[in-house]
Amino acid sequence: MKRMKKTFLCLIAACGMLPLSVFGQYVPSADNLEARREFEGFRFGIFLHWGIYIEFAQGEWYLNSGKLKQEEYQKVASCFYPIHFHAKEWVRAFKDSGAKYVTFTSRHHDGFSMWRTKESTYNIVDATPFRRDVLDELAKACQEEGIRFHLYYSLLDWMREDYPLGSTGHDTGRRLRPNYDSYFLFMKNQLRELLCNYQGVDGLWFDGYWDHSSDATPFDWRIKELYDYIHTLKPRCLIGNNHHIAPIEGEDFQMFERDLPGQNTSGFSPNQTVSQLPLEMCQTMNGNWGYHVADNGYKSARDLITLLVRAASKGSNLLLNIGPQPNGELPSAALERLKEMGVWMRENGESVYGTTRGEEYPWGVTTRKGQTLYLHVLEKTDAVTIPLAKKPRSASASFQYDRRNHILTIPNVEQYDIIKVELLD
Ligand code: FHN
Repeated sequence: MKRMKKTFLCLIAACGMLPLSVFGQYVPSADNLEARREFEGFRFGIFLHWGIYIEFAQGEWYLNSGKLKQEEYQKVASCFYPIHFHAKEWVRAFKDSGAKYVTFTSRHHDGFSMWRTKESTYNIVDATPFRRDVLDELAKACQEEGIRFHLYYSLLDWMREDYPLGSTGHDTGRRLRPNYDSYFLFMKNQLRELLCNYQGVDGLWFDGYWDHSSDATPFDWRIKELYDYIHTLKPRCLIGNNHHIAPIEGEDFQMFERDLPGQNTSGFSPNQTVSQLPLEMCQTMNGNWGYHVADNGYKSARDLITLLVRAASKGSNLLLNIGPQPNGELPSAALERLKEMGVWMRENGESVYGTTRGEEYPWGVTTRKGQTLYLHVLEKTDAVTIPLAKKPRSASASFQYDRRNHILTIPNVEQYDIIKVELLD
């Protein structure tokens, strides 16, 4: 009864902004299109991988390592007590870095829910001595700070008996009683909780679809039904799915793992073409998503800024991952980088926020906002040249314009300069 009331309230909230379905095709609501536009302008978000796996400090795939069984793994829930966790401090650090949204792992492949779910006692409130709903605290802190809040949600599960076994999680010691109807209902109920019980959940980031990509008989995730369900509950909610294939109907943004859109250096997306949807690439700050005690291989702040700029030039956001520590603190190496990025963003943010796709050159990349072109010099060079149809109105550095060949040259540049060029209409 209570559940019906919540759903009803959720529907009322969405009233007047319902998604349309024309001949079975998804037509995003006006509200959703507005959320997409806003999301596209963000350019920088923070990804958080945080779950009970942090207690092992070996990354978020530890349950799949074959080193321990489900019963042993679950026991660490009773040690989860991140005494220094303060949602507001985290979110302030993200905001100061210039990030505009946060994507938090509500439930990773180990099936542990980081909120007070009624669908399973294997959750942060019922199974840990901490007993705090960290997802709720983060959602509220984000609302207070004006940061958008998205949730990662794993479609695959290494714990539940009813999840039909895919290519991972074979050695967790669970009994297998595959029943996708029951598992699908569980996911829908959980997603309804997340969308209706928590304020400001603006996006869902699915992962694990690839777990069934090498099945002999194609697996039916009933994904359209799932997406329709979500958009009916909350039309504005942006859906993305890390399936490493071309977007599926019903998705509102396209994501790329450890790669700029159109690249395939990670090997995850050999055939992933770039769509017209808003784009997002995700990358780790060090080498791992979840906290790993031995991973000190942090990328420099300069490299992270360069990645952000390159992503913006491809028309993409950068979702930069941090794996918070077992004690509830963000690693100091991550905090240092966030600070440096914040300094850069305060000074140069206009060259990435709200910009559209640019071009790539041997010396760097461009981004564009209306009639303003930003030239980001990313390599060591003496001068930059770009083809330009007309002599620009002005530029933030002295320039030469070759009218015959339509070439703009900016001499005497330095690596990491940003040159602003005002174009004629
Ligand atoms: O298996 C996950 C992994 O743990 C992590 O969450 C990343 C983030 O993009 N996605 C999966 C691998 O594709």
